[in-house]
Amino acid sequence: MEFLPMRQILHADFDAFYASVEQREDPTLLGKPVVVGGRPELRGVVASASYEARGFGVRSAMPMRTALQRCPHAIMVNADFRLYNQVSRQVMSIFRNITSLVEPLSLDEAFLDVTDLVTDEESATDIAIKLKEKVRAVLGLTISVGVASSKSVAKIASDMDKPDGLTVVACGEEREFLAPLTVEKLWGVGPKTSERLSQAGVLTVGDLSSKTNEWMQANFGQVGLQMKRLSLGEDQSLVVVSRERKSVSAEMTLATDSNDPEALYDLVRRLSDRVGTDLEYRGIVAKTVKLKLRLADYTTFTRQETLISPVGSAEGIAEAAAKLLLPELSTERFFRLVGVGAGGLVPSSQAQIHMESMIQLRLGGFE
Ligand code: TTP
Ligand code: CA
Repeated sequence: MEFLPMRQILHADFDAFYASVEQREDPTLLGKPVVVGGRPELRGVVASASYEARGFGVRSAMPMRTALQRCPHAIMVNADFRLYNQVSRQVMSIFRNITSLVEPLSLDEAFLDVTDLVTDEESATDIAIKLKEKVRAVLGLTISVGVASSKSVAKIASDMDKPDGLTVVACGEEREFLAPLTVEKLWGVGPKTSERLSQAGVLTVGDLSSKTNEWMQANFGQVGLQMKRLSLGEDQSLVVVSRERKSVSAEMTLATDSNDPEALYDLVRRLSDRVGTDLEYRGIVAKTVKLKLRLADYTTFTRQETLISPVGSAEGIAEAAAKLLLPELSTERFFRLVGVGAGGLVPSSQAQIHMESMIQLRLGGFE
């Protein structure tokens, strides 16, 4: 097997995400048991519980009714997904200011590969401390961070010392770190697998790591071999930057069909603003800019330009889109809808200069 050079991975995760955001929004909730979730009379469950509420045995996914039995003075708050989404985008943008190698796992957690940032003066731990401080200063929220040589160990580490934790697993100490933990801590080991393992006397990750490959394969197949590797702290999976959308676009139908260049340029600018802001949030740049146009008779077509150098800002997108619009304008042509899109997305740091520029006319589909 080929081995990658030693890597330095951070796993960052908000503490009591929804509940902490609510405490930040309403400081009278600070220091109090807060539960975010559905109403008990509607069979609601707890989505997130503040650490004060956890002191009373309240947990995520618990029926709200049970939570209120355990902690009758808990303060119940309805979820505000728009707000959590916004905070999520903000934290991902803080992460991406540190490195473009960010893999979000959910709204409130991400892996960062900081291997290339580590120097003699600044260790991965220093970077993790800086990250925690930045999140606290900018967002007024705490994250817990795990630092390790692989994703799976970093993820387990971030959970060890919550809230506001920082757990560093030095290279070479992965096995010792994992050994005393229960098998459910390993990625992919759910209640069913852990039950089967415990019947065979395997309770801890250490127990698992001492089983032979043959035994693991005979009892759990390929997954068994993977579990064994993880139990030894062996995980070469890469931080995957963007498994998200391949393009970003925004479009709008005009209130009335228009041939007015000013109104059309204005719309292109507003749409470019939305697309550009999205790119900036995500720390990516676009190699192509597309303009989608629909005429009054519903004929729809797109123009696209592959740029000499990729753009990542609203202005850059608008400039390219406006250039595409110019040759389409005529007094006889009334437009019904305009769309602006960005494709060929790459992380800002990996942007390559393209030596050719081309304009293509494509009929139909718009990503
Ligand atoms: P988690 O990271 O699992 O939980 P948490 O951030 O509330 O607490 P901590 O990490 O400190 O243990 O999930 C992140 C958010 O996802 C959580 O705030 C609410 C939401 N969520 C649900 O809506 N339902 C659930 O069952 C879980 C587990 C989380
Ligand atoms: Ca969390």
